[in-house]
Parts: sequence; structure tokens; C-alpha cells
Amino acid sequence: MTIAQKEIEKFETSDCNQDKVFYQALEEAIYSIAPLLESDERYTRYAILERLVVPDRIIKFKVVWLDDNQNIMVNTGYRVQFNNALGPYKGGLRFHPSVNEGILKFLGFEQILKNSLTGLPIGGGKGGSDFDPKGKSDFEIMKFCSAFMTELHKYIGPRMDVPAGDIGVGAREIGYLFGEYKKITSSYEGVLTGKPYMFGGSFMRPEATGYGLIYFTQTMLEMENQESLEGKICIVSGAGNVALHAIEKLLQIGAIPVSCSDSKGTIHDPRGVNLELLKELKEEKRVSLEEYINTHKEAKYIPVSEYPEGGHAVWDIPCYAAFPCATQNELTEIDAQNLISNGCVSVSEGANMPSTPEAIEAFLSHKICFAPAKAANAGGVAVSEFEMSQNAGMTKWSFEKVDEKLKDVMQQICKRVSLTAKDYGVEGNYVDGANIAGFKRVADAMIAEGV
Ligand code: NDP
Ligand code: 2IT
Repeated sequence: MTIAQKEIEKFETSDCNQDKVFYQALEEAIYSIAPLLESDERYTRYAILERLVVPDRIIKFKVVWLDDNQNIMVNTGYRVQFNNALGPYKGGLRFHPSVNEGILKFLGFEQILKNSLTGLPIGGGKGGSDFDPKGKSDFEIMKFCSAFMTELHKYIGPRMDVPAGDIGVGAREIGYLFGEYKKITSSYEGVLTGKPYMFGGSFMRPEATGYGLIYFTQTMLEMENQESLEGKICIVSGAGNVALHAIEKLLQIGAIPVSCSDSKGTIHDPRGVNLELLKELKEEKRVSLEEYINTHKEAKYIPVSEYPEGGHAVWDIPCYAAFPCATQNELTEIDAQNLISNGCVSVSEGANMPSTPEAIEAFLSHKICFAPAKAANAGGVAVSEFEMSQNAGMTKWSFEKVDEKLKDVMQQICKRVSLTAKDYGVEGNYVDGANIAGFKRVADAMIAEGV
């Protein structure tokens, strides 16, 4: 039995297996790091894996708030403080009805390795609530955020745990959360990142994940001797923070992004999507993508109901490069086969774990340039760390400075991942490279810190 199989067997009978997505993230990482465990017995002797897969603590709390009709609403809030070997717990908050402990553990575990890969002093954490922001008024969002922070403020701090945004949590929500934190504590400090610029937010944090994804992909394509993205058809899923800023950067560099999607359907605009309209629909009006075709008759809207067996219209569109930027497991084996047979050369994950294990297997066996989420979408958390630095130093960096530093971080991660893969005999496999490099830095810190 290999060391990976032995480790997997241990977790199969433990609590980890009760959370499907958490186990999925874990299994991938364990298979990747097996050669590292084989080559250095310290990781087994110090029980690093056993210690790493259990969060330091999971905080679960009740959130009670009043809707606009004065109905009393009850939701559940969470913060998973996973590992702080490298720095304060750091990671986003997700507000979505699907949120539960398993999803937050998968996201928190991925976040530990991602934050490690940035080379910056940040640990891993994640949080959120099963609150559904869809259809809520601005006041309802504000009231929910205040109620959520009433409890969360006890557990966070600029040197302890610094949350940010994720699905359903953007600058508006972070603004309300920060306002409440300040009211409760009378303290003006960098306890959250992704804040509006006027009260401590960093330039470029809203753009960082999407821009960073494209910087990573440019570096990867260059290193793998592939043609650049300029003039190429690209497809993007999602229509939120990550997707829209990936599209923005693709347009800036002369690529042709022709799609985006939300939970109801996909837009395919063969001449290139109209970003201004998308921002108006998704950031200002917060309505369905279907409205895009009211003014763009040449574009096609494909509702998810046309795909009753699962799968997603977006992955049927022929492209040079694909960027899944919506949510976990949105790209299945069938989708991967469609992309491959349509000649796709590169897939970069903007969302967290958007490709199923079978889809990843298909990409790797067909030698597609595949950039896994924990490396490719690390630009968001990297700029969050820049925001923490700016707040701690009571200073502001220019847009250009943050952009330069973001580019540098993404290039460094790409090179580190690629080199690590080569060192461990799996050249070109960025999944293994990312897991090994991310794991090693945290594991070495855990050994140095003692038990
Ligand atoms: P947003 O809330 O801004 O956007 C999410 C987008 O994904 C929306 O278009 C949403 O559609 C769609 N979506 C969400 N859930 C589903 C679903 N179950 N099925 C289909 N579509 C869905 O979130 P972000 O853009 O911030 O996050 C997107 C992904 O990127 C997530 O995986 C997140 O964890 C990851 N990420 C985010 C970072 C950040 O800085 N924000 C950093 C790194 C990773 P609809 O509006 O209809 O719900
Ligand atoms: O998944 C992620 O990296 C994020 N949602 C961003 C985390 C952060 O702290 O900026």
C-alpha cells in the first residue's frame, strides 16, 4: 500500500469523509503530496497531515435580524479558523444558502495551501452564513451584516483573524461589517480586507482575483511554450467579482472573452461580451443575465433548464482558453471532454475547486495547461495581505504599485509551482506542484513551531 493510500484510508474512517467537498479537496492534496511524505519522514513523524486537516476551531453562531416587514429571521453564521502557522487566519466570508460546515472546511483547507503559496505571512480560514442575499433590500443586507458582526467581532482582529469577501460578499457587505465592528469596538483597524477605498481599502482589491488569474495564465502559457492570449477566444463562467474582472483584464490585453454565466443561464456573445453592460446588470441592478439580450440581439442566452442532465452551456463554446469563475464542481468530466475536443489549450480556475476530479484527470491526461485554483486565484488574497500591510502602516499605495506587486506575486507563484512539479518528477502538473509547494511551507513552519 502506498503512503497516499494509507493516509487516505485513515481519513476515510474519520469525520473528514462526512463532508463530501472537504474530502474531495483533501484527497487531491494527499495524492499530490505523497512523494514529499515519502522523501522526508519528518512530515509523518510530526503528524503534519493529521494536524493540518483538523481546523484549530470552528465557531458557529446564531444570527437574528429583522427583515423590511419586521419579520424575525434566523440564520447560522460560521468562522472556521483553520491554521495560523504562517500568519493570522485569513480568508473570505461566503453568504449563500448552500453554506454549511463542510463547504467552509473545504474552502478553509484550500485557503491554507493557497495563502502559503503566496509566500506572504497569512494563515488560512473561511467563514460565512446560509443567508441568501438574493432579492434582499439594501437595508436588509445592512441589518444582516450588523447582526452577523455582533457575534463575529469577538473572534477576529488584525493580528488574529482577518476575513474578506467571497460569494455574496463584496465591498458593500464588507463596508457594513466594518461599520458595525467599529461601532462595537470603537477601534479603527484593519480587521477586514476588501473595504471600500475611502476607509482603508486597497486599490485593486476588487480587481485582484480576476486580474491575478490572467497574469498567472499569461506566465503559465509562456512557460509552457504556448501562444499568448492576445486575439484568442476565451470563455469565462460566472458573472460576479472574479468573472467580471477576469473579463476586464482579458479585454485590456486584446483577448476576446465571449461568455459569462450566472446560476440561471449563460450568455454567448461571439463578438466579445460588453463589460459595461454586464457591470450595470450585475453590480448595479443585480438582475439576471437574461436582460443582456434585450439590447444585444446577436448574443444568445441559454437557460440552465436546457441542460437538465447537468453540465453547463458555457463549456460547449469552442475556445483557446477557459476560465471557470463561478463555484465549486461547475465543470464536470463531460464539460472537460467538450473543451478538449473543441481544441481548448488552457484552463485556469478563478473559482475555488470548480473542476471535478474527473475533469482535472481529463485535462492532465490530455496535456492541457491546467492552472489549479489555489495557485491561479491567489491574487485576491495576496492583495488582501497588501491591504493589511497598508492598514498596519497607516499608509496608501498607488494603483500602479499594487498592480506591479500583484503581477510579481502571480509570476512567482507560477514559477514556484512549475519548478516544484519538475523537482518531484511531475513536470507540467501544476496541481501536484501547487499542493506540494503550498503544503511544504506550512508543514515546515508547523515543525519549527513545535507541538
Ligand atoms: P460573486 O458572488 O461575486 O459571484 C458569484 C458568481 O457565481 C455569480 O455569477 C453567481 O450567479 C455564480 N454562482 C454562484 N453559485 C452558483 C451556483 N451554485 N451555480 C451557478 N452559478 C453560481 O462571487 P465571487 O466572484 O467573489 O466568487 C466566485 C468564485 O471565486 C467562488 O468560488 C469564490 O470562492 C472564488 N474566489 C473569490 C475570490 C474573491 O476575491 N472574491 C478570491 C478567490 C476565489 P448568481 O448571481 O446567479 O448567484
Ligand atoms: O478564496 C479566496 O481566496 C477569497 N475569497 C479571498 C480571501 C481574502 O482574504 O481575500
